[in-house]
Amino acid sequence: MPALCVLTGAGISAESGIPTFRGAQSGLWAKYDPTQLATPEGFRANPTLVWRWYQWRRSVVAEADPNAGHIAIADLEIALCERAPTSDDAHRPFTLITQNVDGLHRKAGSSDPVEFHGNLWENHCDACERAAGRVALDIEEPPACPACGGLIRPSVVWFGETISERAIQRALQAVQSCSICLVVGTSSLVYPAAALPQVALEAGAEVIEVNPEATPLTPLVSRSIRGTAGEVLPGLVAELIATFA
Ligand code: BJW
Ligand code: ZN
Repeated sequence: MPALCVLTGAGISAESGIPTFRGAQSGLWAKYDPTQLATPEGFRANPTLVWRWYQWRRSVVAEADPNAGHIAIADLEIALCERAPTSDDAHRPFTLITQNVDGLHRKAGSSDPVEFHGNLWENHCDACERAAGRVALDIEEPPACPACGGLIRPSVVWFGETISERAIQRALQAVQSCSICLVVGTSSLVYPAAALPQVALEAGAEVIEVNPEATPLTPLVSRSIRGTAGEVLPGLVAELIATFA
């Protein structure tokens, strides 16, 4: 059974009301400085500022629901995994890799997405890295770690930080072994995530991009569909399910 891999970025959550990063007017990086808010150095310089920004992001995401794009991807997993059930990573017919930290794919029913840039809801100690679980939304200062007294931070991947070894391994396995790689709602500017579709292309996969705008990936892909995730994915997923039947 041929395998299918999906890579998503912030664009897939745009129709759920979650701002993207690089949108010209409403993108987060148009209003906020990523060096202050999305680097370990920024957190150490002003932990309260960074903590409160992430608490605000969490409050936005808490109100959001998955849209037709998230739901179509969850449906695709169900259809493919029903046809070729396996618990073995190397033979999975479907892998979802998301750069998003918002958890909306899980909320839509995707079973085990590779969360390449971490998870907005989880926390860990900045000093000893011990997991700290979830923290209530009304906590306005970063809590102290009960083990070492260091400051608790969100478990997301900031610029200059490495992707977890497990996420890299699962993502590489998927892009190297898929026959179709669907890339949805990412500007394809942030590495190493942006290299994943290129690995799929080099391994011989068909790469399909869904994005209302052109990206650096567009000239390289097999098929480029200009439209939003919510508009395009329900029909495209029905087509892919029929192809894989
Ligand atoms: C729609 C839509 C709709 C709109 N439907 N689509 C050169 C080569 C390689 C690496 C580097 C390099 N120079 C610098 C680096 C390092 C850096 C990097 O890539 N920088 C680039 C910006 C140049 N990378 C890193 O630091 C990474 N780590 C690393 O490399 O480790 C190794 C290392 C360590 C130490 C020293 C040296 C090397 C880590 C990157 C971490 C990124 N973190 C963030 C924040 C996460 C936490 C949080 O959420 O706050 O991740 S930044 C932000 O960008 C977030 C996203 O996951 C990521 C990607 O953004 P995404 O998803 O593509 O969103 P947008 O907004 O950019 O695009 C949205 C798209 O949607 C657009 O195309 C729209 O058109 C489209 N769209 N509506 C469908 N309805
Ligand atoms: Zn600690």
